Amino acid sequence: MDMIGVLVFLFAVGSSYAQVGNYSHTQILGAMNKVFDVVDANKDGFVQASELEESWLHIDSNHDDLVSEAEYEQRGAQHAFRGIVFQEMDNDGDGYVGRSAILGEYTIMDTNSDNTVSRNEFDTFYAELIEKAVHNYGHLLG
Ligand SMILES: [Ca+2]
Ligand SMILES: [Ca+2]
Ligand SMILES: [Ca+2]
Repeated sequence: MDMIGVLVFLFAVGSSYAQVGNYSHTQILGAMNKVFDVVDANKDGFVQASELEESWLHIDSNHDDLVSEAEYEQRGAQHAFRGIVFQEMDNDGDGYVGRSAILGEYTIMDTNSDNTVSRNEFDTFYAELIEKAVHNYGHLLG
């Protein structure tokens, strides 16, 4: 990300995500960094669709095309919000997140439709996901 991008991003985060419930912007950024670091396997600063697919295959350790909460807890990025992010992604509350729920997010994350997800696009998406998770399930956090 170039310097202008960083500034624009920090400004956006500063105004929208300064505080979410009892959680600071720093805690949320820390969680996003962990997730991005895991997903961006080739470290080029972008999430390719193939990297999202690889992450999915890694987390779905029994390869049943569903990620259970246990798999997510065990193999997902280890950040403070992961339990409630799982709840947020598990729309129907059956305890599993389907493959399409993750891979379908790629086109949503790619807001400028250039077929790659930049750090900025990823952060916007993930910050919103955490914000929703805290709003809906924050009471489950200790
Ligand atoms: Ca990458
Ligand atoms: Ca599974
Ligand atoms: Ca993009």
